[in-house]
Amino acid sequence: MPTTRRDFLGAGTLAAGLLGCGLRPAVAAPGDAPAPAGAAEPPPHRPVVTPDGATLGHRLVDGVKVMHLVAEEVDHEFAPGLVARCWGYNGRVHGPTIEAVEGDRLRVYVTNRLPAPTTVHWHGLHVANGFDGVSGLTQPAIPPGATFLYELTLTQHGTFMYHSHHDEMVQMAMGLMGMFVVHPRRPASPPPDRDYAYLLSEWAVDAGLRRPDPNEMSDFNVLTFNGRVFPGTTPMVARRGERVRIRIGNLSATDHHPIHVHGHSVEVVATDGGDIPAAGRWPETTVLVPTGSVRVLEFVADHPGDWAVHCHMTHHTMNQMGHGLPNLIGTDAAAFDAAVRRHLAPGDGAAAVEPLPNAIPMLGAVGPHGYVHMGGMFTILKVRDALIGDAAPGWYEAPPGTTAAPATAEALARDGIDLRVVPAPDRPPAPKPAPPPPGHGHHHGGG
Ligand SMILES: [Cu+2]
Repeated sequence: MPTTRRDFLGAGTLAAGLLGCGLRPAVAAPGDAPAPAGAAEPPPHRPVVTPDGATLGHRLVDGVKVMHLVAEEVDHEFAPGLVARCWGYNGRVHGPTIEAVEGDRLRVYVTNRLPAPTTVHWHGLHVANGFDGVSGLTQPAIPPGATFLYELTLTQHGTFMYHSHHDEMVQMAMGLMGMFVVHPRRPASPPPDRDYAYLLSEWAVDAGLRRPDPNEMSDFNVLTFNGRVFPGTTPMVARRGERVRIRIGNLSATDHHPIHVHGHSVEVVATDGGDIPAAGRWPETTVLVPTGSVRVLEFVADHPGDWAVHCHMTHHTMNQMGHGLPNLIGTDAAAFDAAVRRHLAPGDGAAAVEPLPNAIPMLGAVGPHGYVHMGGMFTILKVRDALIGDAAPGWYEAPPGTTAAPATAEALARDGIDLRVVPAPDRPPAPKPAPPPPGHGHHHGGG
């Protein structure tokens, strides 16, 4: 699947052919062709980066930014080994991030190449009612094959989202959503050094199948950052001392996601409702992003390392987890495995279990210190004293003596640790005998 901006240029050209108006991306990325001369004002902002995503291009027509979204089926890779036929925009899941500046006028054409009607709702934006995208209420649904026009005047700045508002349960479960970033016309403070955008979502993709199941209500098994799961998530990077902004939108069907940032304290500086005044912020390490919401967090990346950034719901950092299993804690795992193998592989006892097609392990990837037991909504923030460009560096090399390792006999002796003794303060208090219930004659106690 296309994962680069350059690939998106191809999709844009295709879209332009449909429209016949020569759409061209004007939000330049390093290495991209420059915007047409005179077509774009110099941006007063630092472009937002959508890891594993892209930014929607535009062209200026009489001062109006013209954009084109094409809703269509997309074969989307969540991580190497897991591909599903989803619904997205412009060849991507999720759709490209829309980026504009407060005060901009936008004309967004939406072409429906899906087998079902659809609409687009601009979540959090103050638009004219008739452009709000609620099918049946504010507009007729866009039938397959048709192109509708939305005219938006951006009176706000901040972080918003867009998504289908027709048969939402199905269409959002299939992936029809994206982020919408509006930079302030006159920023109150300098822009952060790093500006990342993430969209959280959740999917039900049964192992071996190629279509997400929109009927699933609670048992989601693919939980994504920008449509990707670990180890398929591209890390964030920052130089030590840089101010980092992470904009996190959540359009999951059911779940709220507490996103935890390791090694740093963060502040929530804005929601999709607007900026939070400095006096209203407080320090956090985990930011709950309820579904249908945006939380924008900022911090100074002042600690070098490879820091985990992940949802703190443990079942959300698993891929395609099987549920309804008996509790195996405390079983003899080797004996259990052998018994299962005997059961599955009759004959000579050799393992004859074929790996499922189109499925990935529940968790994990090989890291610098062994296996990383995380999947799903998990990524890495790489903070370094120096970076080469914005490319993710290799694994962090901790200074000598700053990594957890087996305790040496010298260290144990120095600190008086006797491995035969469990330190007294850690012992649970002895249970006290329960007093006899009132009115009860016979003795009943804890011995
Ligand atoms: Cu979660």
